[in-house]
Amino acid sequence: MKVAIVGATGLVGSMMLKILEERNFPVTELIPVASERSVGTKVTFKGKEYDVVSADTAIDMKPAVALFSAGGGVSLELAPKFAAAGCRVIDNSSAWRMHNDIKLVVPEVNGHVVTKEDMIIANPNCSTIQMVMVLQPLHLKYKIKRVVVSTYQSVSGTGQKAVKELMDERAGKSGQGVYPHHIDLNVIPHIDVFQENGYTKEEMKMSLETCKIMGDDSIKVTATAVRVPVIGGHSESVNIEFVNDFYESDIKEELSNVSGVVVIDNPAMNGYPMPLEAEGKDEVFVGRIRRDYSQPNTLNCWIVADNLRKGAATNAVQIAKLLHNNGWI
Ligand code: 11C
Repeated sequence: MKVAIVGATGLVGSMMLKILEERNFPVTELIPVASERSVGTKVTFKGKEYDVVSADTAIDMKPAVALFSAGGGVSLELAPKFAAAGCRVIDNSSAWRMHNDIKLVVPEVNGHVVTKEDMIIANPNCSTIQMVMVLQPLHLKYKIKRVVVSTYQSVSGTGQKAVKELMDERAGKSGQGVYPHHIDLNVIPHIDVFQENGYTKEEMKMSLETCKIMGDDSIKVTATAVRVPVIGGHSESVNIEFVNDFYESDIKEELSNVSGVVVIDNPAMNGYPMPLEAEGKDEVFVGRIRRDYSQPNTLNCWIVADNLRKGAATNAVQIAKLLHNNGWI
């Protein structure tokens, strides 16, 4: 199968290549695509070098599927062009996520909504993906009323330049101003742009995308998104109020049985999920599972995942696999 990666030289694009390779996705020809300034450079996939090409060249090569991670503007412009050429697009940007006729997919949660007709499929925001992996099985059993989440998001969510910024600051060099404030030895309660309602766009993505993926607009989500000086792995403190009551032990057992979710919850042994351990893994890790003693039917937990993997590239490759398994690509 001919597979295009649009944004192949970025952090998520490189991770997409790695995961296609790790999962032995049936790629017969890789088509790496990047901006004009990267055209002519090379990308290595399964020990073979491929030339980075322009979008127009890629479309002429008729890929069966294109994984996009090149920003919203590029996706808005190029995804319809690839789709018009018969190529399925899996888009990691926020450009198409809330369009009524575009599916927003986490395969374990709502893979069933994808049909043969879907030419553009949206990959959700990283902090949303890891949260819905835990919320959905609990919603099916106990029905969620409201979620209060605070995130602790690593700098790789911003991209390569932010990882460099953190390391430069740590080495005592002045940064390039990727963030409005110093990030090393600091936390910044500001991810993406502020909206009129006082939330940031990242926070509103967590509210809106969660309802769309879980197919239930009655779920209330309020988020505070925070950048922390961690390189890889987003963490989230999540408070979940249910309609129905639960036993903590049942919740732990139920989450242990969810494909793609790993429970690490052993306070006596200092066992809980952390980004240093989640980095490089495809699962979503959950721990600190405990009843909220301050009100009925409410649970606290702590969710961590590698934002470049399950939060982006792994989820996109899983969607491609879903299309392939159905014989649509
Ligand atoms: C961050 N969550 O950590 C963002 C990155 O809408 O796909 C991903 C932004 C998006 O900064």
